[in-house]
This record gives sequence, C-alpha cells and structure tokens, in this order.
Amino acid sequence: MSTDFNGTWNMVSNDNFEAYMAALDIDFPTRKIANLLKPQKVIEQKGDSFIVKTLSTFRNYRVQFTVGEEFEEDTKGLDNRKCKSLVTWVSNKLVCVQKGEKENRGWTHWVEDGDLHLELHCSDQVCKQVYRKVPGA
Ligand code: VLP
Repeated sequence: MSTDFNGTWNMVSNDNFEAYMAALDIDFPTRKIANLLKPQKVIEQKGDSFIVKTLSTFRNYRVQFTVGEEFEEDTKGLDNRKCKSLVTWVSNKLVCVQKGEKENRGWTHWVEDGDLHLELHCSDQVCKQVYRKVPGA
C-alpha cells in the first residue's frame, strides 16, 4: 500500500520560496505577492493517478499525472514553461523530475506525522513547504 495523499491541505510553512521563485525567473513584484500566499493543496488520488491542485487567492495551478508515465507539463500561470515531467515512487515519496529549460527542476511529496511535505527544487535552490490536513474536507 502506498501513501494516501487524498485531501485538502493548508500551508503551514514555506521556507526559501522566494529564492526558488527567483531561480524560476519569476519577476520581483510577482515574487513579493506570491511569497505572502498561504496556498492550499487539494489532492485527488486513485491508485497511481493524481490530480494536484494548488489554490490561492492570486493564482491556481492544476496538474494531472499517472505515476510512471511521462507527460507534457505546461506551468501556465507559474513560470509559463513547458516541461517533460515524470513522477515515480521512491519508497513512500512521490518524486517528480521536470525536464526542460531549467536544470535540476522537480519536487518531492511525502506524508509525515499526518502532514503533507513538499520539497521544490530548481537549479541550486530548494524550497520546503509543509501543509496540514483540513479535517473532514
Ligand atoms: C511561480 C512559482 C504564484 C510563482 C508565481 C505564481 C499557485 C507539487 C507541485 C504540483 C508546484 C507548485 C509550484 C509553485 C511555483 C510557483 C502562485 C502560487 C500558487 O506544485 O504540489 O504542481 O509545482
């Protein structure tokens, strides 16, 4: 049995997001706004099929994938790039490699002590986020 990521999760911490956004060439005013957000992750998982929604008052982002199947990702509303993305299980972690213009780009999700963890990386920058499950949502 792999980890169950289903649910609605609210951000409780966000370390080094600004530098991660700078690594993605997000402009200064957008970074200042985005850095104040407390996004929500809404995850719908059926086996190895996922829909991950990142919701905020400023912008929303949705990605859909099946573990082990490379897909074309358009990061529309974020840095607006195209990537060839592949998500795999590495023990109980969901690991995504986003192949494209930016080196060393990807993310890792896992559940630890009931919290949803996310590490986002691009070039030499790593952003660490933690989300707490919204009960009954
Ligand atoms: C761009 C960088 C902020 C910031 C400008 C707009 C959407 C794993 C994965 C699933 C992500 C989120 C990446 C966020 C990069 C922001 C708007 C912020 C709210 O999540 O959960 O896509 O890649």
